Amino acid sequence: MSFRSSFSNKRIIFYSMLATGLQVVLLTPSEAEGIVEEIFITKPQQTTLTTTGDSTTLLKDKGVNFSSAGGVSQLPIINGMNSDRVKVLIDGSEITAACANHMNPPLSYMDASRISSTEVISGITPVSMGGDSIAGTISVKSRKPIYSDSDKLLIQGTIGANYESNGQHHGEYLNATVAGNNLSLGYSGSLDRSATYRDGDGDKVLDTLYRSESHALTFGSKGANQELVIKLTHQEVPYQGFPNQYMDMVGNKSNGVIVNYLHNFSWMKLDALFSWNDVEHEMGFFTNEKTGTMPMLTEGEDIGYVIKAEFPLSEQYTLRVGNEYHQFELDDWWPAVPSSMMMGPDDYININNGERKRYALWAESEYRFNPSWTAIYGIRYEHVVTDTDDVQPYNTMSMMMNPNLDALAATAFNARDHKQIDDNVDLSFILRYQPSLENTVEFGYSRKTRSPNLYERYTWGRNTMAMTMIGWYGDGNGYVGDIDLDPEIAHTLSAAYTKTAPDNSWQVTINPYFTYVDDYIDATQIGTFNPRMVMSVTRPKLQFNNMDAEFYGLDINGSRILSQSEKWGTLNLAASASYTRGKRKDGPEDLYHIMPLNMKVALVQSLRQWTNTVELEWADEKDDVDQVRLENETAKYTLLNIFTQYRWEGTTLNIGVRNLLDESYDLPLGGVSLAQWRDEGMSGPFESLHGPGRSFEMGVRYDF
Ligand SMILES: [Cu+2]
Repeated sequence: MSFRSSFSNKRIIFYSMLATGLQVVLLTPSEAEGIVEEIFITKPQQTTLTTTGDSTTLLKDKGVNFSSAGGVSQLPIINGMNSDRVKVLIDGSEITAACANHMNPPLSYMDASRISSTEVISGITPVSMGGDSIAGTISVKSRKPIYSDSDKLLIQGTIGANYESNGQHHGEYLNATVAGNNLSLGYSGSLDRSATYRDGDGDKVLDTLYRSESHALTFGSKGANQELVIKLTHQEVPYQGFPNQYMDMVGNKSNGVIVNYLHNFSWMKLDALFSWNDVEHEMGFFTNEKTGTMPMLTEGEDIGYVIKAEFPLSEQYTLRVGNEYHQFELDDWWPAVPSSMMMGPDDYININNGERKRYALWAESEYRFNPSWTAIYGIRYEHVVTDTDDVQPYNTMSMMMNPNLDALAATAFNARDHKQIDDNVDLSFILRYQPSLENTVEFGYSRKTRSPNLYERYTWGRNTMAMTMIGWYGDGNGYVGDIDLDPEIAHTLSAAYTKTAPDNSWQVTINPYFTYVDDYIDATQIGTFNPRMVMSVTRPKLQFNNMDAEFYGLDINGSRILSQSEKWGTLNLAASASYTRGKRKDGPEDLYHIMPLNMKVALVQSLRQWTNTVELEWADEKDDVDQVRLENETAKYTLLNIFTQYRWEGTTLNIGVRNLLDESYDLPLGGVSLAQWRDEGMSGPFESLHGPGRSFEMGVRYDF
């Protein structure tokens, strides 16, 4: 919370209460009067480097955490809930993480340089933006087509390059559009690659190298009240290291099509979207930082449509209705390794003709009772069908007197029916009270449902090797599915209070939330294994399982203009803090990958063409760890970053240093470094993945 005390005491007190304590800034009366008299309408502008590759940096300032994976494949976490629990819309379309390790999550398909807008809705999501998720929604959009507003042909674009010294990460990008009054053709391309980065001690964080290339064509056509947009995308990731997985990505090729038609009738707005995305994914080994032999192949295909209609029925009342269909088809198989006793002579078939089909209908109303009260309420129904065909192990031989667990499991799996049908109902109710421009309160309730994904329901192998290939937790443990898993249902209560200064010189938002999840899909231990037969290391074999869980937390963020003058420009302070807890209702209490208390404070100076930023990131020690997964504790850390940006006509230059003090730290959501464990002879404990040490970065961008 942050507020200004009454002016009568002739002293302005600025409180910035970040969850741990109270920061009080006392201003002298003369300073205070200066602030009161000035009218600030400029919102703080925090500038970040336009970069290529990893798109997650753009979302980290919006309350999204990410668990570590490959360099362009981190997984989103909102309010303590991860990966598939967060709905991710890429230009309005849904792409499923097809890999058994979620190496190709939806955000990995959108290069950072293509993104023009990001929107994060955490907790209570209107049903129009929800479905098949319980945590929240991330909507990421590339540029809309632009059109010429004169007789001349419009030629416009951006070209740029960026470099980071740590890992010699570098990328180049081009966005260009040629457009007339009604037709527009755009191209976006980017190339991004990084070698292995080093931690604060100067040691290599093994297997963090990658390369990614993407191309997109956007065609737009517009009439008086309508527009048709067609997007074609192609992406190739020839290699990407995953330090916290047993496997690496040695190929991910995808092609996509999005067709979006918009029509504004006088009585309704129509928005129809069709999308298709196809991916060929391959795992194996490509670097001497993590070696091995084991090919694994995945083919996935997403097809879907969304039809939305909005009816402005009266001044007060808007009705939105929608119909959606989404289908995901999956094959996941591991070809036999010719000379291997264990991995042959047959191919291991993990998921055979897997399918997950969702049919959805929803209706949502927005009702404005009076100028200060608005309600948004809606209901969504989804019919979800999942199914898969019979499977096959590498062989049915028993090894060294041990029963062949995979062979037994395959027989049991094939003997039963695999089809599951879920009928899911989501509800949301949001009330907004805005008595004045300075105060906004929002609160509400939602019920949100997610059906299990294909790996949670249909992975079946019980040998150690098969089980350690499944899971997107980066924890080094083994997982097996359960056909009888139920959908998880989350009940969320949440509120947000925003207070803005009458002169816009400061703003603060407080957002507490509580979620109870019925049948949360977690995991229970069904056995243990010794990785690589090393008896000193024991890890759990886990099975996906329904259990109840609860999450609660508090997010606070605010900003304040500290001073504004001709000589020093505008000085703005922005701060945010976040606290989350996640607990099982049965068994060991603490859930996995819950970010410890953390905060960020940035001081930004904008002076003519210059923008200078000093940023402090702090995370507390993590000692609430998941005992089921043997999650490691991590120590607290502080990172200091500095950036400067200079704009001159169409050119923007960025120079900065990230982790200026070269702090050595473990990533609280990093999982364990299996690459390092293998490199050190596969006998020690699993250690936490280290964060990157100091990195000098620069970027240049030219807008034409
Ligand atoms: Cu994979």
